Amino acid sequence: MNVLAPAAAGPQPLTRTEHAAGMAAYRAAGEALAAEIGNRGPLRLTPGGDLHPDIQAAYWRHGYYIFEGVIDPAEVAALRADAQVMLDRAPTGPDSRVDSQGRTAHGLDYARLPYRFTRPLADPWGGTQALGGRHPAQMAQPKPDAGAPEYVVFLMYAMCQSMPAGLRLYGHPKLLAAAQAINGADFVPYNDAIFVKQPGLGGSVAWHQDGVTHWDSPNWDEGIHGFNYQVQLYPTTLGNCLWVIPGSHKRGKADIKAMVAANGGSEQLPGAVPLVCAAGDVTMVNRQMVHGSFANTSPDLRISLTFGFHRRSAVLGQKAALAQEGSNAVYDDQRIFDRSAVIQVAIDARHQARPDEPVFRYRPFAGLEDDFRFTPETVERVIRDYNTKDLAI
Ligand SMILES: O=C(O)CCC(=O)C(=O)O
Ligand SMILES: [Fe+2]
Repeated sequence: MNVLAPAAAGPQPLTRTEHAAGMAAYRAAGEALAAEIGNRGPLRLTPGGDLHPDIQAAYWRHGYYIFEGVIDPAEVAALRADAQVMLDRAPTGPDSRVDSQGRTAHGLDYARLPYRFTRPLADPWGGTQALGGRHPAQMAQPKPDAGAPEYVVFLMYAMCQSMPAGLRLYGHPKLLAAAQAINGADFVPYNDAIFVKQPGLGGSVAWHQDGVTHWDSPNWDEGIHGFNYQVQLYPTTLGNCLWVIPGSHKRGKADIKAMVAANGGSEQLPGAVPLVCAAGDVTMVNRQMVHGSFANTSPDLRISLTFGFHRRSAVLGQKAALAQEGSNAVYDDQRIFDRSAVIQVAIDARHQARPDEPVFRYRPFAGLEDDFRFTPETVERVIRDYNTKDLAI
């Protein structure tokens, strides 16, 4: 099924302008808190290639970090171009097989259609049972301007298969070094998803915590559900960005419904900070953080390439969850190896395109590099439909 559940009927919707105006005080408070916390700067590695200990400490303390200027302008341009092709080639809606030009849409031959749609400015998940019911409270759904399309692209998947620049990004040496520092040398991938929030149209992502597997595990801790990167292709703004509640990754499963109720029923949860970024910045957000984003009533486009990493021990032996749930799979050594191979092929794809850049050595594939070069053969064997092997927990 490609269409997200329809939104339940709510009170009289706000106009775009009213919605944006109603956020003004909240945005100012969030901006002040973000400035107080800081938690941003270049992605600094030690001479040994480890993520700088100050950054690790800041990440663990607050549950997030904003790495500034990681992706250079040429790479941002290549990623924007590839993402735009994906958008241009998207089916016009959940039941369509053609793009807006009437051409056969991209991705129809993929095992999982790489697009999800939403109604403009809607909240497709909040208050529904989708994704294990992890988005319990519905966000405001403002009324789109006249002439808005019936559906807009909300998510795009399989960036390593659909976007040549997306595969190369996945092999980024600094991002992989930071993943190794946080999740160990045997770290494993999770999934990838591109959040598209078009100006005046993009839907909301209701408050949630990403993880669904380990809340009651005897060895639960603040890192057990891993983290997500978001690579920002455009500046993110107070009007369209992701918001996170600092420190919430340490406090176990949050009762989001109760938090909204205690806030007078308002979705403007206190204590949240907006992740305002420049193009080329990369956020790292702990998957136990309470986080979400509001309907994009702003005039600014956001495209966030989102991909995550886990500790191997948190994934091995776990039952498939979230988007993988229907498969009833258990993540065994083979499944982890097959999905992790995407990283190794991505490393080589990047190396072929950027031969002068340092190459990340991915420990689980030490000695196996030659079997996982980026070639037409590995594109078939490793990259095709790789996201059917995602390691969601
Ligand atoms: O970018 C967004 O609006 C939502 C992102 C999110 O929920 C995530 O990265 O887990
Ligand atoms: Fe999330």
